[in-house]
Amino acid sequence: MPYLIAIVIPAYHEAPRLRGVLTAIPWLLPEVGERRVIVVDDGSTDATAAVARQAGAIVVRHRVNLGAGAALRTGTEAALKLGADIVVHMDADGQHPPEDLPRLIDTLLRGADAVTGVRAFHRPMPWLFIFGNRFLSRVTRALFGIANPDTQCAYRAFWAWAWPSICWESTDYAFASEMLVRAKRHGIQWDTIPIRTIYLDHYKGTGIGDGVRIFRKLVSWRLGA
Ligand SMILES: Nc1nc2c(ncn2[C@@H]2O[C@H](COP(=O)(O)OP(=O)(O)OP(=O)(O)O)[C@@H](O)[C@H]2O)c(=O)[nH]1
Ligand SMILES: [Mg+2]
Repeated sequence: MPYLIAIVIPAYHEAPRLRGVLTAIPWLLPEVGERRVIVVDDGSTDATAAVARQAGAIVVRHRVNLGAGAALRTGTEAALKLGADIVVHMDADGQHPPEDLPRLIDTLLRGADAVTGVRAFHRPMPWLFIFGNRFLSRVTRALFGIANPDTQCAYRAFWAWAWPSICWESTDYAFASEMLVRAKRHGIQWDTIPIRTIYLDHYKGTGIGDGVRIFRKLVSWRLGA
């Protein structure tokens, strides 16, 4: 202690919400550590990168859109190059309450290897997402014995040393499931904490097709394919 904490934010066409997200990230107690914010602009054609730079973030850019899993991987690798001790993943669209950041870090400091937020499966979460998130979490439990009730929540933190045990290949939204499966196989202790459920935008990101793709990947990982 104190630790270097890198907050990695994948962003695709997030200029309208990103400034608010970046300014709301709390400073951490000096005895906990210093934080750096890395925004990965995933090939946006709007002002996402400019907004991030103005707010003082380190900006890494994909020239073309590669997907949320790819963006998060690029950002995580940048965080590790910076020498981060702890990596945090936070979405750029305001769905991950910044005030919960100290609780995520605290869970690591208390002994967890990694930690994710768990959202409440009721309104304002759209009914389709309630069904999909519940379904994928139950399938993950049945196939891999992973007890995380919200496997698709992308608000998480982990110790940098755990990276080789969780590093994912999926460039799409399946990355969230893939890292949990890899972590389980490597004996990583992955805790969860409840977080506030926020829905600000119209349905824009994941859909039924993503859910089906994630389900098929879960089955193929279980079968060892
Ligand atoms: N949709 C999308 N998001 C991306 C992409 N690359 C990076 N992102 C970022 O990844 C994060 C998660 O994407 P979202 O579309 O919000 O996914 P989601 O939260 O699962 O879905 P919603 O509930 O509809 O918001 C956001 O910060 C995006 O800006 C991409 O190619 N497509
Ligand atoms: Mg979102």
